[in-house]
Amino acid sequence: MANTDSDKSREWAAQAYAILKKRQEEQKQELVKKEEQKQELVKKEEQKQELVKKEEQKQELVKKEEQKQELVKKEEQKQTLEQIPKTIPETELGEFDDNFTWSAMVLAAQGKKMNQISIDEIDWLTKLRRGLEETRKGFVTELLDKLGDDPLTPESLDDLETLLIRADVGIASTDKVITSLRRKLNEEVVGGEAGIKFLKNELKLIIDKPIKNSGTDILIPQKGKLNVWLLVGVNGVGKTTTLGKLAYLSSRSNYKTLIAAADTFRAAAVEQLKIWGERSNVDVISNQSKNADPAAVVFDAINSAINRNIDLLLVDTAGRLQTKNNLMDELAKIKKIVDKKVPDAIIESLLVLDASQGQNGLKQAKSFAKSANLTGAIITKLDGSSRGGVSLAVSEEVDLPIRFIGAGEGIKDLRPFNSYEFVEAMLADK
Ligand SMILES: Nc1nc2c(ncn2[C@@H]2O[C@H](COP(=O)(O)OP(=O)(O)O)[C@@H](O)[C@H]2O)c(=O)[nH]1
Ligand SMILES: [Mg+2]
Repeated sequence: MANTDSDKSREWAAQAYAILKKRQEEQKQELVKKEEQKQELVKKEEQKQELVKKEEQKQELVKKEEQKQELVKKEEQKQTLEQIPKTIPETELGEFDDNFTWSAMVLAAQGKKMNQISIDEIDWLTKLRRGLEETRKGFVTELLDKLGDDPLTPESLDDLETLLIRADVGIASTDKVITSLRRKLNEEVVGGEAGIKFLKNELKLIIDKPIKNSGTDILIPQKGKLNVWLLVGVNGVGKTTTLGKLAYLSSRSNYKTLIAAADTFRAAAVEQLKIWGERSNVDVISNQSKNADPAAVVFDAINSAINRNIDLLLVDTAGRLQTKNNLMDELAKIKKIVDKKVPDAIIESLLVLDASQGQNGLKQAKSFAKSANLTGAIITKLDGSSRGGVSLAVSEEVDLPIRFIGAGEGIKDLRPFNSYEFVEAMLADK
């Protein structure tokens, strides 16, 4: 019995041992498995870190590439800036040709004496007439050739109407002048030349109206006061270029002139201005730190202007139509500074418009005029635009006096606006 009992307990023990052994084996395997899993995790973590590192290296490369491109861009900017010649060449007298004759006649018609005419004036008128070639498209010549000695007909009025609309003169002004001409035609026989003359006069009346209303025929700085002219408008219309040309005109006319580089948005704008300033011997007040407050630049400039007894302070601003409120706030801030420091300063807010933008420019003018307290407009890029007529739309529909017009990228390619010369150039024969 005892034997059997001990056999049984041995067997029991063996079974228990086997169970324990198995359990231990299982536990060991479990541990091995866990260890393996752990190592797997470690490996994955390492791989992940490797990836992060690679990503970082990639970003580093991208950054370096960006820095390189930034350098290339700066070099390009430098090169374009260097292209603005530092000295101003004398204008050369061109050929005695059709352009000269036309320009001289336009000057004579305004009462200029022969010995009062300058090469610069002839050169400017020639540029203006050439610039508006695209706008008039040889229309007047064609019309007069077609008519010969015959009087104007209702059909030729329709053609005239189409020409004016295409030139972006705008519906309102076109209607006005064509209706007047139609009325005249109903009353009397009107020859081609006389019809064109009448039309030119009607167009001139439209442009002259806001100028007459302003009480100032030609905008010039008032002596004995600080005049502050703010140039506003969307990007690329030619504010900075126009300001450079204005600085030249002003200093050449012996006004003590100063420039405030308040377009702190574009770093290159300051450099661009400095070159323009150098060429006409006009100092530029700027603040080179990134995102400087434009109002702070104006503040500094006003102080300098007071100390130096400046006649005209020209202020370049950043063009941002998208954030119009910012721009308006900025302008208000600038005006407040001027009012506070120099209460009797004369502030002009001049909207710069690119003629080649046609009706789009007109829209800009309307939207700016609502909120920016504009006092005048400057039309640029009349050279090679087919939409020079937008000047009329600005006068009629936005009621702004046009103060200057630009027709080229050179320093002399800006002149005080003269409605007679403009309309003559826009509807020139040939
Ligand atoms: N053809 C032509 N180009 C002009 C005239 N005025 C400005 N520009 C050009 O228009 C571009 C933008 O001018 P910019 O003064 O920098 O414009 P901003 O952004 O309003 O300051 C430049 O390439 C100028 O040279 C102009 O009367 N005629
Ligand atoms: Mg600019």
